Amino acid sequence: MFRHTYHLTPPSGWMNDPNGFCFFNGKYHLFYQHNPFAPKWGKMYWGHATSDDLVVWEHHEIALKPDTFWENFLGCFSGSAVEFKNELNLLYTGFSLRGQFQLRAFSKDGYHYAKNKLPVIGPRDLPPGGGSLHFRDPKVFIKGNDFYCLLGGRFKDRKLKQKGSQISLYSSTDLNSWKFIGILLRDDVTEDGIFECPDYACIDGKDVLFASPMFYKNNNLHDFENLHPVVYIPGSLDHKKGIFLPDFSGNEKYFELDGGTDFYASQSMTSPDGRIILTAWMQMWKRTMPTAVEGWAGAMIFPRELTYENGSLLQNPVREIEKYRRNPVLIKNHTFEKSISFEGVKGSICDIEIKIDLLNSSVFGIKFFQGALDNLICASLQYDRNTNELTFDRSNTVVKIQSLHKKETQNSIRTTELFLNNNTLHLRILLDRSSIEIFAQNGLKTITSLVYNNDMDDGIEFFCDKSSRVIELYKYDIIV
Ligand code: DQQ
Repeated sequence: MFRHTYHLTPPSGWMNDPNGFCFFNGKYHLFYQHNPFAPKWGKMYWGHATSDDLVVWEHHEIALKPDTFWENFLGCFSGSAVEFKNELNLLYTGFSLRGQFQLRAFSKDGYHYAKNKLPVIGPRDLPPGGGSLHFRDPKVFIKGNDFYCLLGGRFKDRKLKQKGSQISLYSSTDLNSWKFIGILLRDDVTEDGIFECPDYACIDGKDVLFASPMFYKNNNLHDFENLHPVVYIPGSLDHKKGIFLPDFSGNEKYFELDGGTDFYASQSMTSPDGRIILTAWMQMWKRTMPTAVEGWAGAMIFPRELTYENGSLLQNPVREIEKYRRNPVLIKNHTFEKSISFEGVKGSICDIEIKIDLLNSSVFGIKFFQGALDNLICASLQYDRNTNELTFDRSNTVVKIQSLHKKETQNSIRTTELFLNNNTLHLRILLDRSSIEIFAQNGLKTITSLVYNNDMDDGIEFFCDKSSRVIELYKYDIIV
């Protein structure tokens, strides 16, 4: 009932972080943290899917099973993929009873993997101040002729009496022996956790570091309302010296990658045509998961193209989705008061784009997944020009999600700061049965959330406090 159609979900069982996102032998490969036995987290396997276009996915046999000494505690944790000598190589964390170490698996066809006997970054290669209890999620990238690898972990400096989380950088020429190069980031913003799933991409010439800090200390009025966000840090990377210089300092250096309720552990890759493409886990830790009764839990976001323009990171859905747009509806230059629904503009598996002039209104919003029988049931998005806030609210939906961690006070309302552009608001919205992804002002801010309503709740209503003008509105069904 809740299963998405054009978002990757596990065939059954559990899915969390995307792993090994890459293009190999003519196909996109996406692996993921997987428990094949139950729709809950457990000893980790790597599930595997491929796609020709990032929209339609084909499932394959499990790629990695926890069957070695190095994986004998909690299995095969997150990692990444890189091509070398015509083989696809997976670098990942084995969680053994002795701790977390970095392992390598390799494959000629991309589907069947052999493993190195010993860790490639092992007990003797820990970074300064680091330990092996938390040392994970290798993300490999190439610079020049060399491989580089980011790792998240904790640090403790007894002399300076400091502790926290760090991202370290290693390099290699053959993926087997790795040399520690430097610490790119050290901070205590993660309370007990670490910077999980570190990532790096050079986007339109700008170096950007990404990470998923567990229990990020919230000190921003608008952002970071999830206990575990994804942050990005624009800056400059000196990969030879192992130094990353952020463009901003202090807490200002962390930007939240997505302002919704369900977004974590992002991973990027470069497509054959040079685009930086990002995926992420569309779920959140420590909450009830209503899909578990259907035998599955966890999904991926719809992949995004990242660009860096005029000092800002922009995220937009990959253009491949346009091939699956059906039944177009176009509304142009329509002024309305208070509220309106348009003929044909409804659905729960669709792609919507709207440009709105707020005219004399202070508030403009959209209701989604509106109840067929009770129109108070809905998820809503509201922009308030007095506060410059874009607010998403899923508190009036049928199935409520419970927070299972005492520090999370609510999981249904999220607000992010956003400014109008010459009085206009531009929104692109993807709905897929139980998910909503909002790309505001050409992808400057995004909000990703899960919404659990009845199948037939597909009403869409636009509202404002005075009058507003729809400059242009497109709605397409997405049929895969
Ligand atoms: N999930 C994996 C870890 C990673 C965490 C385990 C992030 O490798 O640090 O499933 O969600």
